[in-house]
Amino acid sequence: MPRLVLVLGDQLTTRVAALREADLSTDVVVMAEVMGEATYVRHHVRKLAFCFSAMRHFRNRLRSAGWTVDYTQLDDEAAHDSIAGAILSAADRHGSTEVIATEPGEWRLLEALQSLPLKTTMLEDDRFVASHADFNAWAANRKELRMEWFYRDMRRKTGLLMEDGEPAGGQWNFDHDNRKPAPKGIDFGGPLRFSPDGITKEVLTMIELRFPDNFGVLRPFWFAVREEEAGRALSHFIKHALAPFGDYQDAMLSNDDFLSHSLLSIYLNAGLLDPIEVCEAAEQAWKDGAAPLNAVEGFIRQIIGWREYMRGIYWREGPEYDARNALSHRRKLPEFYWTAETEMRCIRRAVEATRDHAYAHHIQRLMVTGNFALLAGIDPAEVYDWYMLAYADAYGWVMAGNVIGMSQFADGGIVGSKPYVSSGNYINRMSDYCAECAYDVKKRTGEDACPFNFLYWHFLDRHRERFQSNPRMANMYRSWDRLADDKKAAVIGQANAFLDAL
Ligand code: FAD
Ligand code: DLZ
Ligand code: SF4
Repeated sequence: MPRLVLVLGDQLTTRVAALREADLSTDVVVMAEVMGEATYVRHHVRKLAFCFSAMRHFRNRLRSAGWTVDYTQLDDEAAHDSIAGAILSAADRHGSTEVIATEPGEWRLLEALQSLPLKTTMLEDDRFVASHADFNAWAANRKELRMEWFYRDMRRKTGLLMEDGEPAGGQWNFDHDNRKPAPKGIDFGGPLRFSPDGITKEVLTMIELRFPDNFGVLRPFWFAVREEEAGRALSHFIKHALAPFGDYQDAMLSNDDFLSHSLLSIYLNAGLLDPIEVCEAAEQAWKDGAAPLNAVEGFIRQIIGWREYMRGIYWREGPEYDARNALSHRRKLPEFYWTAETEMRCIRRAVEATRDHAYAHHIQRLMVTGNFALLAGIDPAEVYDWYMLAYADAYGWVMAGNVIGMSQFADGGIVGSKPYVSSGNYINRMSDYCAECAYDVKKRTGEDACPFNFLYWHFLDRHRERFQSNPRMANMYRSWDRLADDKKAAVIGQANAFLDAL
């Protein structure tokens, strides 16, 4: 009796634990496109296309390597509603009683797989640097789970950018060098784009037919869908964009949706790239003198620091983490998160990029759409749902810490020691958005005052009790307290009117 070997749509590598454990000559690999996964959030059409095309390419690769793959396409008559249903049906077909799986990236699917009426071996997903045990050991007995300390352990564990046990360049973190606005006219070249092959074209047609009302623009579709293509996207980034990544990783430009960002999260999270190989390629560029240390350290920190840390938080905090709402925010997500129809140019550009590419870079996610939602008191569950469906790299294990923790402070301060809020001033410093915005970034009140300005003070004022004793926020409260009462009243009045009209 063959054992079944489950490979999910974000486990597309022969290095995934279940495949390493499996026997090519006797076991059957099960891969299934199912409506349950396609609809548990109403994914961006580009994410759906990426996922199904990459799954089909990986199926072909496994078959060429000699594996028996039981694959159902979404448009097959035999397609199932859920992953569990697909496994049970494959078990019937092959007379199997045993399944080997690699732990999925979300609690809901883990729970479904754990309830299968089959002998199930659930292997830990070791495509990460830190195992659950590593993260929990690091977190145990710490009062604060700050990413920086975890990151240093990951540097020691991997040996990346380490010299004789010390951080290369004598410093762990070069973040202070990485906050430059992008100079006018700079051209980063953009990510490598791929033309759809026959498989991808079929998938695109299927997505158009079956998901006509989902958010996002599908064509032209240019994501990599095979490991080899993702490898080329990595080489392209290392050659063309890694060097300026350091200086400009927080910058935003109206006419460039990507700047020096790698666009590798989509591939990393689906299994098309391995995080350590990505980091080693970046480290090699530094050793070869092709990229400066501040850029390479900044990039590696995102992957073995933030990415691993977010995953650790997700599994440690449990299945209820993404429902937290520490600031009791209840407002509905404004319509312009879907339509991009707003006079706020920063938001318009971030939502347009999201709609067009299923991608926005980190600072757009954190300091534009995330910042606005937090300032405006949007219900974090609505914010979470929007991010989950809007981005091609979205999975629970990485989204929850970023949205509930980092962006919305809805976990009450596990991920961040203070909320990521800013007035328009930060956006103005880091972008060219404000120069052509209908609002005036210098104004705090008045008809054309930048909404980020009055909302910022409104946020601080309404959450004074929680934040006024936070030493990192004391300066902000001092500035607010220096303002005359009538000016404060004008700010609060304008913010309330704006929020009522949202
Ligand atoms: P680059 O800027 O080139 O960074 C390199 C790599 O570092 C990324 O590919 C990614 O793997 C990793 N990385 C950087 N920052 C983070 C981070 N905070 N958490 C995890 N990995 C990180 N990332 C996701 O992978 N999936 C998500 O669903 C996701 N949702 C986010 C939601 C919000 C509100 C915020 C603030 C951030 C979110 N991020 C998410 C983190 C980050 O914004 C993306 O990883 C990054 O924008 C991906 O683009 P890139 O590959 O061009 O990244
Ligand atoms: C994202 C996604 C989608 C859209 N569809 C499928 C699918 O049909 N079959 C599958 O195996 N995986 C899919 N995925 C990826 C899963 O949603 C992902 O494995 C879980 O969210 C856990 O990370
Ligand atoms: Fe955004 Fe305000 Fe700048 Fe307009 S002025 S782009 S709303 S920060």
